Amino acid sequence: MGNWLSRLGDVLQGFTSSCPSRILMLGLDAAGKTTILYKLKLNETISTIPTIGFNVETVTPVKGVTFTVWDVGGQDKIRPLWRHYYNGTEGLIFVVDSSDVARVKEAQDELHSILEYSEMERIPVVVMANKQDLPGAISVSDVVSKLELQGLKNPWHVQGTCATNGEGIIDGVQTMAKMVKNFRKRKQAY
Ligand code: G3D
Ligand code: MG
Repeated sequence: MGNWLSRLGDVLQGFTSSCPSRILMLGLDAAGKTTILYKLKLNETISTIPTIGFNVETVTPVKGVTFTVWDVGGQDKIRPLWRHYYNGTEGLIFVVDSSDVARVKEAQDELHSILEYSEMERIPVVVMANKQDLPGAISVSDVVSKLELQGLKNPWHVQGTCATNGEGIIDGVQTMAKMVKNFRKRKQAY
């Protein structure tokens, strides 16, 4: 546990080299987002802000790094509200339930429609292929093809995870931190 926290602390510091960082974590309901958020919180408590039509959860595990989470899927009426949160985001962690084959197509649709917003252009994407522990979970390479990641303009990476025991989560967040750094460099170059 102590080892986990110190490793996580080090990885999170990687985001804050120059400026505050806002990371969104999205995915269908039951994908495992809240479970992952609890693993990331260090000593923070998670605050839940009930907004019209959707609950937004946030943690700020270290100064300057915020993870913001909500469920996507359905809810067409409230979609325009999400844009407010897209603005200023530096990274997207998209969580998929790898064992829920019936809903992978819905997850794919959601991911692609999120990335169509101009605010999300070029934003690095880490897909957490979660619930790898469950029988019938599709592999990381199947997640790549079923989410049609090869067609994306955004830089992306897929990390296999098991949120309930924490496996893969720090690695996924570490990759995100590296990708955010590259994103900042590229942004300066525009
Ligand atoms: P959400 O916030 O994306 O809606 P949750 O999803 O974090 O609430 O998780 C939904 C359910 O999936 C929870 O079970 C949670 O324990 C379980 N879960 C999350 N990640 C994993 C995982 O990697 N493996 C397994 N086996 N289960 C996982 P409950 O029973 O509380 O609904
Ligand atoms: Mg949740």
